Amino acid sequence: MTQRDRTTSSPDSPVDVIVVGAGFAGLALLRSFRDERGLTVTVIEAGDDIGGVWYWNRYPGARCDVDSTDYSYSFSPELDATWDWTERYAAQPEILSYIHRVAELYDLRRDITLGVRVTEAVYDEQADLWVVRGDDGSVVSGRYLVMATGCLSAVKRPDLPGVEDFTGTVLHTADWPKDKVDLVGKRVGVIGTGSSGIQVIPEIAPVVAELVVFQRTPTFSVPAHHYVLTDADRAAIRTELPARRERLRRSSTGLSVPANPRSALEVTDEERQAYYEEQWNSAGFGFLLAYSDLLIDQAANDTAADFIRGKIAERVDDPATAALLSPRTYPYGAKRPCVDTGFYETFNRPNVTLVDISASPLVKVTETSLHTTTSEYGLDVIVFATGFDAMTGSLLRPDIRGRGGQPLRQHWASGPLTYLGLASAGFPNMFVVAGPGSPSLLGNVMVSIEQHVEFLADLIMSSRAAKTPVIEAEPEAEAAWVAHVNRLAQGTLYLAAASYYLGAEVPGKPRVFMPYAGGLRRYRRECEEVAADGYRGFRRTSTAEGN
Ligand code: NA7
Repeated sequence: MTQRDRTTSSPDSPVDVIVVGAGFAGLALLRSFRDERGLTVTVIEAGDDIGGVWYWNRYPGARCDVDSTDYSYSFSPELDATWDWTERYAAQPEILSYIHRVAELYDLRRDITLGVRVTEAVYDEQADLWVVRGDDGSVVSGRYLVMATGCLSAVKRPDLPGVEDFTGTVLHTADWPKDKVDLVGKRVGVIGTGSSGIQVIPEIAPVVAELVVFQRTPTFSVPAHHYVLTDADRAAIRTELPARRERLRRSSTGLSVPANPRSALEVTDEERQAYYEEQWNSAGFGFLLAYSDLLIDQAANDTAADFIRGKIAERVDDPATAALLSPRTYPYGAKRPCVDTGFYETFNRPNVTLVDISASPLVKVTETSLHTTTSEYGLDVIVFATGFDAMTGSLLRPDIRGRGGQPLRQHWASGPLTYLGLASAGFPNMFVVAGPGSPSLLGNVMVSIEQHVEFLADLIMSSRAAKTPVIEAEPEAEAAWVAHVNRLAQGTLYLAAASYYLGAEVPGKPRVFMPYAGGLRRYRRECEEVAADGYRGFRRTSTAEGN
């Protein structure tokens, strides 16, 4: 039987759990639900191999931007004992190798169907089963449906007239070809300066003939301080790993950089500058934790933003280019901040040009060129580093229908409605891992994923044990959670930026702040309280057939 044949199991032979997506979340769910809880699980994955975003984002320079040690599973000392990271921030091929190792160690592939994109999932109220269809015509049914489809996986391709007429090569960082792309001596245009653009730009600049960077909004980036781990580094990591994992689990961010509890405004200017300097030289992504009020107080934020702008001015030779690269229209951290290795210095190269497309927007592509309102740029390759339809894209692209055939797209027409970020009223037994309404993208997503997997496994097992396997968020609990998530965001500077946290990345998307901004620690506590209170907010019943 081929992997693909497995999904053609009829709705008469349902599995316990259908998981959509075989990235970090899907694999963790499969291992936990199948091997620890004894459930039957089938995982459906659109890619031709496992890995999720780490399968698709194969662009040069792609790597994680939190420490690899923290960006890995914590569930197994056995796994930790068999794996050593080679670099502080692992590159995409190494992360994929890690994922393959996990799949091998736990024999995960036998329950994963590759190369099938889920197009539809419908709740059958008579049978209390989810019926899931793939783009190959296959159908699977199961009691529970868990969407492990990722927050940043629905690729966003700007609607630019004429792209299909371009005779050169068109690429997207999030859907990079498997075969090596030869950029040597080419004229390359990169659109987008988010995390992906910031990684790909310095990597390709030395080999291309010309690099034109089309920037709509400048990004705050701090040095990654990337390095190759030595044997001594690895030995030290190994020794402290159990304590480090526990610290991460209990932290607000899931990062190993300690959060400074002090306000940026309670110290002298000299003290603050010295501390920023120290953090700049080591913290990487953790620079955002330099002071406790950077994301809640504009004056505090200004001190960090000014510091970073000062550094950009030092790193970029041409003052006009430095000014263009310096964000001024939103607070530091209100859009996902970046870490980089030589991003700003890349603009000192003679073959690199920065084009401000906020002043002169892109208008069209012709056979040989990319046009802005004021200029034409002849190119051999166009790279879209334009990101994703974030958080909700992967959940709304398939047609998901709950009770009474209600589409999730309709229920979420004004923004995602969830209870704990895990479940939505009217969609019994459907769960989302690390999605909207949970901390997800605001911390180390690996920590969020593992917390959700544990919570869901406990919820499902306890509901089955009580013979009430149909689990549904109560509408009142959902409304209260959405209000709570909104309130948490109100107290922050997140609302001051047109970010993908807010749905601003896709024209017409509802402007709702989607992640839970109260931090991982508080979120975990709230989930624990819900569980301790008999899973308050979830209605749990027997099936229509009385099972
Ligand atoms: P991001 O962070 O969403 O960045 C996308 C970039 O592309 C950003 O600079 C956008 O500018 C730009 N963009 C998006 N759409 C357009 C259009 N239509 N025209 C011009 N420029 C555009 O995605 P990434 O892939 O870089 O990173 C995603 C995550 O991966 C990151 O957050 C980390 O978690 C890892 P804008 O700011 O919208 O003006």
